[in-house]
Amino acid sequence: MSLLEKINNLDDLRNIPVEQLPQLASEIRSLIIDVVSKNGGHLASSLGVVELTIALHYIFDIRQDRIIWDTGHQSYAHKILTGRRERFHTLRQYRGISGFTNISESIYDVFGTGHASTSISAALGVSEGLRLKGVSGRTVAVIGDGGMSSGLAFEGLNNAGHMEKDLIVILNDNEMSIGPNTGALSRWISRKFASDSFAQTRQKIKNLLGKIPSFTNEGIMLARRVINSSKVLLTPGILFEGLNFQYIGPLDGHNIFELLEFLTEIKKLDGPILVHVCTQKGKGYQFAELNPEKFHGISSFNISTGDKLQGSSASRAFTDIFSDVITDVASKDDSVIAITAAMTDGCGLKKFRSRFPDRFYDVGIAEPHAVTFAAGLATQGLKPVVCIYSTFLQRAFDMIIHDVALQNLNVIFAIDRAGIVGEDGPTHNGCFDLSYLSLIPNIRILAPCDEEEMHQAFEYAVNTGGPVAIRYPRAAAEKYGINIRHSPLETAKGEIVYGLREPGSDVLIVTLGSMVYESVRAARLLEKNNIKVTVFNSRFAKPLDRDLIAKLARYSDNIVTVEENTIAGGFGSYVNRILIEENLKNRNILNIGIPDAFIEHGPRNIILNEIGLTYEKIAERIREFVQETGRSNIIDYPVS
Ligand SMILES: Cc1ncc(C[n+]2csc(CCOP(=O)(O)OP(=O)(O)O)c2C)c(N)n1
Repeated sequence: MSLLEKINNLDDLRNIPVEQLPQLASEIRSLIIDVVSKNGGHLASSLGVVELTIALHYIFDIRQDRIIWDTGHQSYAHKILTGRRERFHTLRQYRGISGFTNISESIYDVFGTGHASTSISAALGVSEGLRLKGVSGRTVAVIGDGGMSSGLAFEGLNNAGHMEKDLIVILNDNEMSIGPNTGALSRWISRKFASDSFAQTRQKIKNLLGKIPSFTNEGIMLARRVINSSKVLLTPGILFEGLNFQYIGPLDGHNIFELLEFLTEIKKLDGPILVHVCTQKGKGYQFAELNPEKFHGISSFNISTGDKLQGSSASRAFTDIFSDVITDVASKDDSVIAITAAMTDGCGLKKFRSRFPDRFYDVGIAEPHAVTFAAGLATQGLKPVVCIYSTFLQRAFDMIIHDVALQNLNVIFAIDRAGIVGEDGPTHNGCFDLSYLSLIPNIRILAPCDEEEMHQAFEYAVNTGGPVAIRYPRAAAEKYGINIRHSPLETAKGEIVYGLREPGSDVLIVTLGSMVYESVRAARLLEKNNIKVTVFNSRFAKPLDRDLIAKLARYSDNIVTVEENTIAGGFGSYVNRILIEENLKNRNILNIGIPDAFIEHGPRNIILNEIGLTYEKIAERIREFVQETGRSNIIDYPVS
């Protein structure tokens, strides 16, 4: 029986003799590698904290103490040790366990995560909550050096240092965000790794101290100065001590005995404490150690070669198209700048970075800063493109309104992962951007549906003033053999992509982006039911082609909007408003979109099917709708 199989409750772990813990670490690693190779997931980060996780669970008792993992992508060992070992093979699968900590999955997941840098604030709240309730227990936040680059982490540190309450923050320093970490803080922290000069300086200080005459005032003063400056020289601790944290470290995060020894003592200390633990991303799997960026978040792969298993689509992903498009527009216009908040690869910016290193900025996990930084650049006549995932742009809502839109600055938002992302689930779904952007004045929002429209949208954005947002999904730009020839892109102009050029169909579908081709496919199916459909590609989510939509709506009994965004306040709501304003409220209106709920994780195609955003489901829904409204003459035809 393996050691891991012996752990069925929290006490079982502590019954394993300390000297066997390295063996346990190795078993946990094997399980993580095995499952992630099949299901995909955040491999390198999770492998890096196996010893730290064991040590934390060995020393702290989470029936009483609380451990809060930042981002939660590194929590696989924690899940395995807290009652989810047997279900771990369902990681990230539909109805399986989540890839992040999730309070509805386990009572030992104290705080739900997915977005970075929340742990210190959350842990401070938890710790204070326990104190106010009179409940004892220690609270520990584990945050990476990437997570520490966010303003939110600083806000937490600042407040915790001020409050002087008990809180243990573990800085898991692997010098990596997804790619190499950027920022002055990261550079400062990694000074410890200049090991030669570290050793030399330490020796110099020792020598110097040896020369100080003891028992004299001058000697004491000099010794103090040397000790203080040695802290600056030797560790990054001075920064955290300045924030009123007691700094301990750096510790070797793969030496479980050292971790146990220190954590035992740290548990007894009061006040805010920062423990600096150094780990290696990808530890224990050679391919991940050599290429931690590739194995940060990976789809299924072959364990013995480290090669990714091929995906099924032959079409190019929108992210890859964007990669070409931004490089192309930047080659024609040297005022185009690319900005990312720690997502260079995810946003398809590696090519841009190597072509235009002087016009590329990775600002760290700092989305609000990215947007306001872009606004500053735009005031100087540059054309910054904030390349960001829909879900992470949520963090910068006020900056979009106050710093960009209010000043009508030409900032371009390239919004990737708009819609359902799949296995990363509700924390990462980009369900809300059409809603939260379309309420902002001045902004124009585009949702290209294919490669040609992607080019048109970005050409448009860099050649027009004011803020422009362009959203596209985590998907391949599939055309399914449908030939849509786009008209030139003009502000607030949509196009009919299927059906009658003249108004007069049973159903008018008004759609955009990832739902254009699905809607055309649905229309083809509906035609087999003798339902005549016109599909209108709105191209813009804002401003809308009011005249043409109203004209088409006047001659269609049934108006259906289809979008890959929440139906709450989304594109459909905007179309509804126009219909009301144009005195067309007597039409039958159906809004199809993402339900007003948090959508679970699982493969994108399964989730889209579940929520009714595949062409078959769209056709089925419309068919029922038309039947209910009784305005059309339907012959029975099975939708398959
Ligand atoms: C707000 C936010 N922005 C971006 C991301 C994407 N992201 C996930 S993990 C990660 C890097 C985290 O680095 P670090 O905290 O050092 O943890 P490590 O993976 O190195 O262990 C990033 C940028 C995110 N989850 N949340």
